[in-house]
Formats: sequence, C-alpha cells, structure tokens
Amino acid sequence: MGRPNVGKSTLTNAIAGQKIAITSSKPQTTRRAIRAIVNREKGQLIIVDTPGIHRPRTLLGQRLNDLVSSTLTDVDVIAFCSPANEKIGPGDKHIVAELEKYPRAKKIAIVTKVDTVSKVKLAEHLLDVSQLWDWKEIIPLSALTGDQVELLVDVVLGMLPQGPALYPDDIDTEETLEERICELVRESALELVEDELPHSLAVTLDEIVEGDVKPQVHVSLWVERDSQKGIVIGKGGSMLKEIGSTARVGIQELMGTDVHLAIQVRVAPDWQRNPKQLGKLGF
Ligand SMILES: Nc1nc2c(ncn2[C@@H]2O[C@H](COP(=O)(O)OP(=O)(O)O)[C@@H](O)[C@H]2O)c(=O)[nH]1
Ligand SMILES: [Mg+2]
Repeated sequence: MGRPNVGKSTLTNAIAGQKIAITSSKPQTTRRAIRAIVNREKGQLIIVDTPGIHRPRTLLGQRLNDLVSSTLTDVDVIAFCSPANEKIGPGDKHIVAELEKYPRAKKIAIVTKVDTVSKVKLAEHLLDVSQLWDWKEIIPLSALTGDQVELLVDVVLGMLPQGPALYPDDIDTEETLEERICELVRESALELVEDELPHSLAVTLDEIVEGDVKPQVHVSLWVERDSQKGIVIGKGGSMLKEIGSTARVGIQELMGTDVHLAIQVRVAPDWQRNPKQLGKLGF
C-alpha cells in the first residue's frame, strides 16, 4: 500500500518480470487489485497491487478505497511504500494509521526509487520511515534498476506461512486477456492526454473478431463529457491515432500476434460519480 505514484505497480512488474499492472507518471491510475503470481524455488508469492489510498472525491474513489480495505484484510504481509525522493507527509501518516485495522498481517516498509537520491538523503528517509511504525523489515530498493528487488522477494517469502501453493506454477496473473487489453489502451491514453483528463478515462472491450489476416480488437474509450471526446480524438484524429499505435505494440506483445486495433471514443456522462455508469464500466 502507499500513496498514488510511489511506484507500487512498477515494483509489482519488476518482481513479476513482465508488465502485469500498468504504470504511469500520472497519479491514481491503478483501479483494480491486480494479482501477480511469482514462483521462486523457495515458494510462491502472490503480490496484490492496490490502487493508491487517498481522500476520495468521487464515488469511484470511495469504491477503490473499499477495495483496498477488503484486500488488506486477507493478506499475510502488508508492504507500505514510500519514495526516497519525497518527504514523509500527512498522506503517508494517514495510511500508516490505517495499518491498525489489519492486525493479522505482518508489516514491512519499502523505500522505493532509491536511484533518485544520494546515500545521505536515503539515510534520512530511512530514519523517518523507521519512526512511523514498528516495521518487521525496512527495505530500500529501486524497481527501475532492480537494486534489492530480489532481496525483497526473499524476505517476504520468509515471512509467509507454509502450505501448498495457491496457484499452479505456470500462471502469472488472474487478469484476463480482456482486462489486460483494456488496461494497455488506458495506459497509452493516460500518458498522452493532459491534466485532469486521466481520471475521466475508462476502457472496455467490445469484441475480438478473427480477421482474415489478423485479429481485430475493438475497444471503447470512455470519457465523461462531450468536450473531452474532442480532446481524446485530437486534430484530425491525431491523438487517437497515437494512443492506438502505442497500445497496439503492447497488445501485440501480449497476444503474440499482429492485431488491428479499433478504438471508439464514447461518452458516459459523469461516470466517476454515477453508480449506474460505474456499474456499466465494471466498478
Ligand atoms: N526513478 C525511478 N522511478 C520510478 C521507480 N519506480 C517507479 N517509478 C516511476 O514513478 C511513477 C509512478 O509509478 P507507478 O508504479 O505507476 O506508481 P503507483 O501509482 O504507486 O503504482 C512512474 O513514472 C514510474 O516510472 C524507481 O524505482 N525509480
Ligand atoms: Mg499503480
């Protein structure tokens, strides 16, 4: 767990060795509790990448916080993440205060993005983190360089209860192909659009049609207002084209084949606050 943008999804992918959760420089992009299943000689680790915890401003925000709470009730270890290059603040303290609610789990702290700071800065940050809670472990690492990532895996595996593996060893995630395709389109759109718009985006899969040459993947990219539709499409469709070509690269890698990607931009009025629209979009 941790504030938005601290590197939770990037770390999940670094451990899994592939992109399971989308990542973004825009905060609050993870909208599901995504499970990555990691098999090592010593055992099986199921990482749950959660949406960042923050004060909810919309019904969507509230639902995501609820999702995080129900997930944390089930896990054996909770890892609180904070980036080395940002001072511990009220947002972090709010999250740490929540830890009381999950007495079952062992708590560790992860200091992310150590590649961005000096040794002195890192030492200061570690000290600040150590004063937040009586952590079982504090592990500084960088998901970008891979520094200490395997150490984290090893430490956490050592904290897990013994028992049979929960998943077969050839499964990487419970995310379906459909979900992963939608997330790749959303990731691409997130990076390309400006400012407030990222929060308004959602993606659903309409169908995958077996074409003569290659499969045709049809998705809908949802926005909240008509005015946003124009922004996402761009001048002469330029923005949409760019979103599509970036997403297509990831989808082709995922499906192991060339695909034709068709994106339809549609409006679901005020969907982040509207229970009916939220349901339609899968929340
Ligand atoms: N320099 C550096 N950047 C990182 C590292 N881990 C994540 N980031 C960047 O931080 C941003 C947020 O990452 P993300 O994993 O989406 O954060 P989340 O919201 O906590 O899931 C992205 O731009 C990442 O590229 C790291 O170890 N080093
Ligand atoms: Mg994330």
